[in-house]
Amino acid sequence: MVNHEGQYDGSGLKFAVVVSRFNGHVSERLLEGAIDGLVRHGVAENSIDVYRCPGAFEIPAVAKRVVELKKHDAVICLGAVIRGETPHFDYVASESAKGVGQLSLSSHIPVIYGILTTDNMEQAVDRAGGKAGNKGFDAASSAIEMVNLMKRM
Ligand code: INI
Repeated sequence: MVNHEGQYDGSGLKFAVVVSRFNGHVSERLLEGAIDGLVRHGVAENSIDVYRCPGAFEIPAVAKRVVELKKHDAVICLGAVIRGETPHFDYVASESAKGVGQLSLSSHIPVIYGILTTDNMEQAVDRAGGKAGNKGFDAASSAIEMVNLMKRM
């Protein structure tokens, strides 16, 4: 058997994080978790570029532009889409997921989906440094693993 997997070693790698400001008290916690995850795995703080956009709907467009810059080894997308009273949630959640998914397939570098989609604020807070961990940290770990996996292939 030949096993192919990426190591959790971020030394020498350069990352972009695209984070939306909507529900900022959640998305900023995700950003903290992602930076913590990158730095703990050996990424230098000055090798992390953070790009902020208005809402999760805008994340794919900014991430696409970041990919085109060809300056990074991976892009991490972070945001918080929280269900409200109207169908707006469904459109924003689905378009942002679709956009990041399409970009990840067409991009020459990994594009990581770290956008929370939750039924309520409590579920979001739980996943942004609360009792269910920090999905920003998890997204950072996935980004490092994917960069190292792709480099081996
Ligand atoms: N943007 C989010 O990031 N999260 C949300 O929960 C959200 N809701 O529910 O409305 C949201 N809307 C804004 C959207 O992302 C765009 O910024 C806006 O529609 C302008 O294009």
